[in-house]
Amino acid sequence: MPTNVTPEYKKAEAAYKRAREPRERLDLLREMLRTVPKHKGTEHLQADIKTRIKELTEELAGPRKTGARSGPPTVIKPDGAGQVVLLGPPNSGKSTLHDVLTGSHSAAGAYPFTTQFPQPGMIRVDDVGIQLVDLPAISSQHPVPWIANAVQQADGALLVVDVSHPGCVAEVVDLIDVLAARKIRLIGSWPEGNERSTDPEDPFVILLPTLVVAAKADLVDEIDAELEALCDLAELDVPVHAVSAEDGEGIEGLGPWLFEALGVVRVYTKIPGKPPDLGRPYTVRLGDTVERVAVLVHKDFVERLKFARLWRPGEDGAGRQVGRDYVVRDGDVLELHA
Ligand SMILES: Nc1nc2c(ncn2[C@@H]2O[C@H](COP(=O)(O)OP(=O)(O)OP(=O)(O)O)[C@@H](O)[C@H]2O)c(=O)[nH]1
Ligand SMILES: [Mg+2]
Repeated sequence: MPTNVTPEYKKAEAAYKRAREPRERLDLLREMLRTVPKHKGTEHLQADIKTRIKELTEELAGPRKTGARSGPPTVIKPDGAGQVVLLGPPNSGKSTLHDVLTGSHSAAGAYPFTTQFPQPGMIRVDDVGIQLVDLPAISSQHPVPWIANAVQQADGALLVVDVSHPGCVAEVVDLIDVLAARKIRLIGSWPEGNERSTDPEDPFVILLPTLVVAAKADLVDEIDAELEALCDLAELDVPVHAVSAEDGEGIEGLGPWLFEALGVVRVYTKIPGKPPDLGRPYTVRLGDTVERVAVLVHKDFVERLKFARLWRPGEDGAGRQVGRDYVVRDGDVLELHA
């Protein structure tokens, strides 16, 4: 952050970094532009903000009409307990994995660059969904100009690699370079809660918690050794996991792994005098409070919230009375009182 920015600007920037919803991000970008001090030292920053506003406005304007910019949306609105994107070199098995995990029928092909546009889907983990977005291959041979738009609201990424392919290390190094040019960096630490990793110097750097997924494990004998070698050579310090869409190895564990890594917390609500609604949890993250749940229940409700009654799993009785700042846990039942 440049020095001598105003507290107003700092507040808008901090909120922008936390925001996931594309519309909210656009509003906050406008607020950043409004509040950024207009002098020589912030010219770069002003230009960056303007570019992001332009890109996001065009994105949110809906389907494009003609020419090179026509096509389906490239920003996928987050849904479910979290959004995770599939990154990888061409032909590494992203779409096949997407289909196996979400039933999307995302088109797979035995040739590179099959996928051209984002394809959302849901991984079911117990009673929640984690959104998984299939993306085109990332490679300097085939630039994807909107890639930063497509990943900026993601909570994490699966970097899908095919370790049976001889060129895979070079491809991963190339992918890391392509992403770096768009200020996207893959990091190994997952938040396990409501804090997002951000770069204190630059609000537009995207730090993407990443799990390397070796697809096509059925084709490789010493997969763990291969994976370790790949991460060493590509200088990737991130967790790894081997799967095979062919024989099912490692597939079942992925959803629960993401649930943990994202720090998903399910909260069930109830109406006074009625049993809790156990069919549809509200999902927040570790560290989130009663107030955050109230926002999800209804935006206006949060203003009027007086207190809540809370039951932990297995507890009966009258429930404990808690305030809006009380930190909720997975499985809590909440009765909100206005
Ligand atoms: N043996 C084996 N082959 C697989 C597996 N997963 C995918 N494949 C094959 O790998 C090829 C590429 O699969 P895709 O899922 O289209 O790969 P992609 O990464 O989406 O490719 P692009 O969209 O072109 O980047 C296809 O021929 C798949 O059948 C697997 O687990 N085992
Ligand atoms: Mg694909």
